[in-house]
Amino acid sequence: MAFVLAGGRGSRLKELTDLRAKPAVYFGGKTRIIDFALSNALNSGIRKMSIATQYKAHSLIRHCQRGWSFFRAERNEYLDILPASQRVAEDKWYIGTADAVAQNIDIVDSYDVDYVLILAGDHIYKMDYELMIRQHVEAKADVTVGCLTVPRMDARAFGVMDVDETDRITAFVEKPADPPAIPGDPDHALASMGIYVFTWKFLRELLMEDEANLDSRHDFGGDIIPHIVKNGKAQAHRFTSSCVQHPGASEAYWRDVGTVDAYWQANIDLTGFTPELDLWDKNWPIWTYAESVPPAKFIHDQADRRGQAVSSLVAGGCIISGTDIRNSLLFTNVHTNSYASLSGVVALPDVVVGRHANLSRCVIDRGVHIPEGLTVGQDPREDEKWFRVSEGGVTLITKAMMDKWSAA
Ligand code: ADQ
Ligand code: ADP
Repeated sequence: MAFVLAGGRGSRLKELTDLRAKPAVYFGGKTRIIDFALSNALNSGIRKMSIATQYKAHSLIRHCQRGWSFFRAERNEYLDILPASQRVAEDKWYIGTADAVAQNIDIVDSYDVDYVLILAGDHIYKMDYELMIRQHVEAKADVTVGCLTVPRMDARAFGVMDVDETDRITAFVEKPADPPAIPGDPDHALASMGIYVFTWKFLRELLMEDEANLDSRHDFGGDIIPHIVKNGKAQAHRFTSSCVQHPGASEAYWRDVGTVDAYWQANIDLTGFTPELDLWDKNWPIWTYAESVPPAKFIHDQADRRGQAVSSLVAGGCIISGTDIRNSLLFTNVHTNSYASLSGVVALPDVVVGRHANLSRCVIDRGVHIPEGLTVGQDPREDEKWFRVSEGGVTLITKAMMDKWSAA
């Protein structure tokens, strides 16, 4: 079974996660971030899944209920949504990631499975988990940790490991300030993807011990994995391009999209000529809930201005009227009006762009109405007065910010 951890806020996404958890954030024109982990599991042949939710879970739960409710108990398939519901004790929410599993031990037991795949619901990648599970079984490991090579200084945000020649993990440090390099490759480190295969009996016992340990933060990366590395058998599973389903990619595509800049970039990358993340691959579809809407429509306005989008992704339900759109990604039901121009814009569902608006390098949250004539992305100092401008110069606009702008 797959146990998907989807309770974290993802606070570096700033106001994008004010009202929804990071796994529920929209990505790629149609899907939400969690759809990638769930689709990978489904495409890998997994038909039993649990999703642990906590922070602002309404949007996430509704999405999963609408889009992922096709599992059938009579075929021994399950999808359980497990909100932190104080099942163990009245004063206990999910403290850490390991605690989110520990509080649901009885539910995992009821699935009667030998192996549990723990996934994070907040990364963008395509991965065949069957290869990792197979490796875990063949190596008779206690845990197998998915990992990839990252630039050494980026590894400060991850769990970092050392491995021997058989890829057995010999050391594991969570978010080190000075990450240890891969021997012979001083510029890179081996980072944990935060995904694990466990033999359930083993994990079950360990979680019970960990729950009783008052010094533990009950976190996989901080407590459980380092403990197994010291006392048991932990193997690394390398996520390489051979595991992914898009031919021609030079390295495995995996993105954390944890910051506004990374989020904007990964979305805009899709508008490129041959994006590294292939969403068109029929062998590895990304499933989602999609509203039933008419096709996107492009119209000449009455002044005969052409509504057009080039090098862009435009989802269903959009109406592009007399607007010039470049290198942008428009989610479902975005309406844009005459004389407006968009470049490098990520517009979430239900955004309306008024006439003469001039927008570049920005992320516009769901349902924002951009007023007539607003210019964004030309003068960061002006933008900063009302909106959030990221380190990389991307402007984030939410409804609350727009309301303040309108009131002023
Ligand atoms: P982090 O990036 O810090 O490190 P973490 O905050 O633990 O990840 O979140 C992991 C997943 O669990 C996310 O999907 C999040 O939504 C979810 N989550 C967080 N707190 C939760 C809670 N209380 N209840 C339920 N779900 C929760 C981890 C590992 C590192 C690894 C990186 C890779 O600890 O070793 O390198 O992931 O991104
Ligand atoms: P969806 O409604 O499709 O799930 P989002 O991912 O944009 O879309 O979710 C926004 C979340 O914020 C939803 O859970 C919604 O109920 C909630 N929400 C919207 N407006 C408010 C508000 N003013 N106060 C509190 N929650 C809100």
